[in-house]
Amino acid sequence: MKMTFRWFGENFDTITPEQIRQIPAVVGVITTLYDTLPGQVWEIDAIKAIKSRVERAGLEISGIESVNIHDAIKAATPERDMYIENYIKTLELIGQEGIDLVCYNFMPVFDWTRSDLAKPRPDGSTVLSYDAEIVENMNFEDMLESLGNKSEGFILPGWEPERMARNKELFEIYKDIDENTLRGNLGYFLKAIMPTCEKYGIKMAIHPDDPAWSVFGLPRIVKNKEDLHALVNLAPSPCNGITLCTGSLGSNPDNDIPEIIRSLKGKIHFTHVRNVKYLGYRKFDEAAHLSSDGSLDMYEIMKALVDIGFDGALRPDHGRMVWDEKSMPGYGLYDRAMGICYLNGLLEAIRKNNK
Ligand SMILES: [Mn+2]
Repeated sequence: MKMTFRWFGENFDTITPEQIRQIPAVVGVITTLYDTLPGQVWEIDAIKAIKSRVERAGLEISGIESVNIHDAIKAATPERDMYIENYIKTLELIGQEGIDLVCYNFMPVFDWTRSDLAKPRPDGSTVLSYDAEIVENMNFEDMLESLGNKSEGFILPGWEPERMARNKELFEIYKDIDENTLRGNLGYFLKAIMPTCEKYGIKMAIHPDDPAWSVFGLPRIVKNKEDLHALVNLAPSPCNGITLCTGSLGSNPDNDIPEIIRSLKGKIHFTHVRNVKYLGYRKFDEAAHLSSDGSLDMYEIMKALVDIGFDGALRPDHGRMVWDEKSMPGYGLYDRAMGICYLNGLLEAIRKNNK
């Protein structure tokens, strides 16, 4: 298991690779070219530049999160084959630079959703939170405005302004797309890219939907154990796998995360670890990584990963905002670093107990 840390790149992140290098056990970053749009072919010079920047700090690029997928592919519009060709070109460039892990998602229109990006907790920290009652009483424009107002000027991953400017048009193209159609479109995409992934040894790791249910009437196909197994079966290849995100899957208390991990041995290419605190039906706050701060049993989650022999990249996921840090919501240095130290402790104890 390889401990990693998400980094958005020099011009977008408040944190430096040198700071990340000092977090115990971290060997690599998970990054992306944050200023490329879905559908755009990446520039080789930009890939080489970010790679050498990370290596200068004594770290590696352990994976890309994300190479975003154009909505034409998700919705199977007439331009989809052109955009799949572009995606393959980007994979080839990444593969030639020796990067072997790509996280992506297949959520229509936008990625993750929250009703609040800075909800105060009793300890004075703030967290991202979700309350279905609030979200269901908002239209999409309200949501966009509310996230924009609370993002402290940072561009939120998955909510890029260029993409959101087209939201009405995007909602329209998904009008007749149900879960089965969307899944079929995902299968078409995966079958098209797998030969390239196999050639370069690139592991594709789909990120679960966040939260793990339909929002604004859009179809969602990566919500639970059944969905994850269906995804794996869409394109049987060692390169087709998942990102096990405990917080996204864990937004639904019906998802038994350790059991899902054990059922997907060999298909988990990447792991995001964080905790959530259930407050009611479809209502949760994000929490510190510590088990007792939230509703997930982090010991059992880490134990399941050790037991199945997970040897891929793992990163802490969203943290609380603490110690007056200003950064992209969920992606401060301090609480994610504390999360890693806690996960390091769990791992050491689990491994010693297993001996
Ligand atoms: Mn995640």
